[in-house]
Parts: sequence; C-alpha cells; structure tokens
Amino acid sequence: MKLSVPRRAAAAAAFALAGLLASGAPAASAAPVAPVTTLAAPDIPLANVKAHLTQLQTIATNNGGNRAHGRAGYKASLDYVKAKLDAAGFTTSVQQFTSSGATGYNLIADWPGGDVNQTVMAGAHLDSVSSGPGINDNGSGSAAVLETALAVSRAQLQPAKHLRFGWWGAEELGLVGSKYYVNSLPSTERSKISGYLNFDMIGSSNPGYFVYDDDPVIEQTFKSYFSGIGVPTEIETEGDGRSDHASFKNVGIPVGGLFTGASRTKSSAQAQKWGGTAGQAFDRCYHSSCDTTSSINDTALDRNSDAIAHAVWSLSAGTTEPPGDFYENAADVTVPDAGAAVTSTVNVSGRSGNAPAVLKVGVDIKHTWRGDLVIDLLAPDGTAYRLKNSSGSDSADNVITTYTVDASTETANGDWKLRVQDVARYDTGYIDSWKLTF
Ligand code: DTR
Ligand code: CA
Ligand code: ZN
Ligand code: ZN
Repeated sequence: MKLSVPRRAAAAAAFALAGLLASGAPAASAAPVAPVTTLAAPDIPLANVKAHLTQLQTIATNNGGNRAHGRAGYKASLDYVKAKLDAAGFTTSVQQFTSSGATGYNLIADWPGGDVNQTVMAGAHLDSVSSGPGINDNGSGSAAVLETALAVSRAQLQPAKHLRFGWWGAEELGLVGSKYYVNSLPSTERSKISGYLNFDMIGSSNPGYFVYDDDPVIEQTFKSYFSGIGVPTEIETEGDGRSDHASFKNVGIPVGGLFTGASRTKSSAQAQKWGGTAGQAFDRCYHSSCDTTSSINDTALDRNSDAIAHAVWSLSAGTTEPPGDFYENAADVTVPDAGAAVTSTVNVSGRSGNAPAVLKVGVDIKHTWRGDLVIDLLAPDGTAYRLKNSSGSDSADNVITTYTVDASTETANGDWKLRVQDVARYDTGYIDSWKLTF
C-alpha cells in the first residue's frame, strides 16, 4: 500500500502506430500497438467508380484512343479529376515536369485539416500506355482513389492525421511523375508523410487479390479488411519497383497498396481461391487496346475501392484518447466498523466528451468478511452506480476485482468517488487503492 495522488497513466501505445508508419518498423520500446478507435469507412459506391471510368474511356476515345503522357488524353483526364476535387472542397495543385520531350503533370489534392506532420497519402498513376485507354491500368486505381477522396468530402471527415491524394503522370515511362514529386519534396516534407498507399490495376478481368508486403501496419490494415469480407489475399511478389510506391519507398516512406494482377497467369490454386480462369492472365488486356471499361471486373473494383476507403479512414484516425488510460488513487482510507460511508476520489481531466459505456472500476479493498460492505461509484454529478451490495453470507475476505459501469451519460471530466460503507459489526478494513480505466 502506498500513498499517491491520483495519477494518469501515460499511454504511448496509440502513438506507436504513427511510429510504425514513420519508421516502417516497430520502435524497440514501443508498447504493443493498441487498437485505434476509428469511424467506420463508408461503402464506396461501385456505380460512382464506374462512372469515372466511363468518363476516362470517353476521354480516351475523344483523344486518339489513349490517355498517355504527353498526349491530350492525359491532360483531359487530369482536368476531369481536378474539377471533381475542386468542387468537393479539396486544395488542389498541378505539378508540371518534362519527360521524353513532353510536359507531364501530377495532381495533388489536400483535404484541409489534420496534423500535417502525420500525412497519410493515397495515390494512383493516371496515365495509360499509348496503345490503349488504360481503364484498368490505371483508370481503376485513379477512379477508386478519386471516389474515396469524394467520400471523405461527403463525410466531411476530420481525421487526426492530414489526408493527401495524388494522381501521377508518366508512370508508364518509369515512375517519372511520382519520382519527380518525391524528389521535389524537401526532406522535411517527406518525413511528414507517415505512409503512402498505391493503387495500380485494381479491377483486372481475371482478378487476384494481392497486398503489397511493405509496411507491416499498412499491409495488416488491408489484410484484415479482406479477411473481414471473407476474401483471401496473397502477398504481391512482383510489385517491388513496378509502380509509384517505389518512388516513396526509395526515400524511406512506409508504403503499401493493392493489386489485382497484370500479365502473369492465374494458377489453378488461385482460381480455386478466387474464382476466375486458371491458366489465363489476370488481365489479358494489359497494355493493350482492349483495356477498356468492358475489361473491368466489377467485384474486384468494388472490393478494392472499399478496401481503400477502409485504409484511408483507419490509417488517418488518431485516437482522441490514448486507449488504456487510467486514473488511480492509492491512498488508504479506513472504513469504520458499522459506521458512516467513506469515499476516495480521483480527478479526471483532459478528456473529451462523456465517459465510456464500458468504464472499468478496479477496486482493492482489504476487509475481513467482505459481506459487510456496500460499494458505490459516484459520478462527478453525484449519480451513484451500485457496484456491490452487502451480503451476510459472504464471509470471504477482501474485495479485489474490476467492475464495469455504463457511464456513457456522464461527463468524463471531474471528481469521481468510490464510496464504501461497512453495514455490519465486528469486521474492519480499508480502501487500499482504486482506479478508473477509460
Ligand atoms: N507496372 C504497372 C503494372 C504492374 C505490374 N506489376 C505490378 C505490381 C504491383 C503494382 C503494379 C504492377 C504498370 O504497368 O502500370
Ligand atoms: Ca462498395
Ligand atoms: Zn501499365
Ligand atoms: Zn499501372
């Protein structure tokens, strides 16, 4: 038993997640990463994503059949995406660069708010090859990221971390646009990007469900989403260096992403797992003129769009309170034999809103014949929550246990009290310590 003032545990667990994202590996001294309380992401309407693909298809059709770097179809694609984002309240900027003698463009869209020192970024290359409209490669990633950004706007999401979205030019020429973006960022700005999520080909006609095996937290975020919808995933093994995430990874930014496959052939085991056709390419129209809206697998596009939203929502959420926070009073308080009730107080401060529906009340009361005791929790407004009634037959000693109380109608901050009364003669004891865990 020791005397101490009410204290608040310093819980670093919630920041371990940021540390994981920042460093790509768990910090040596990091506490186990506590669950992050997040708002559930909305469903991303497949119809909206497909409407963007239809627009990109039309743009290609009206501009020589492609949306390639240096061609009119690319700039028209960028103008389409930018107009949607401007109308939805994003702060957009267009970054110009030159590649192979032609002007290229990146589109960056920032969602106002959030901690810019912990920026979560999602992106996709917007250019196609010159031999086709590039609807899966990579209209699919571009449209899904766009619709996720629009969902952020519809929700007026206010995540703890800052959200940024990027659409890259000239990926097909060798990740030119994303490299230009990253290389143009001062290192101080790069270090603010806690993670980059890449989506390049996520609607392949004979799809697989591949998750990049890079940052463990991002990888797990995607894996748990897909396992939650009963879809098995595989680690993307051919991905290194094959798309824009490489530009970010090369400067030490944690990356992750999703992929449904390109020219590789689906195995029979994969066909067993995912359906589709074994012995056929995941996308038989890869880099071809048939990479059109009719070559998209809707189920794959929908699932991946929803996975993107899930990742954006969960990786950008901070926790309003570090979970596992507790307030304790370890001062001894004697309980008079068959006498008046006594109280012990903890002061809760710095929290927002109400107490939780599952407020844990840990008590440690040393007392013989504990059946003598009546125990209550008193909220700051005086509301009493009965934790234990007296019981003449309960002859065991001490009450060392944790009760749970639905305190969701009580404001969290204020003086909470444990009230203990000994209602029967001869046995005595004291409050050793007690604590509230939010
Ligand atoms: N290089 C991409 C397509 C691609 C091929 N393999 C992977 C692996 C992971 C992401 C993308 C890709 C392109 O042609 O745009
Ligand atoms: Ca959906
Ligand atoms: Zn490509
Ligand atoms: Zn691509």
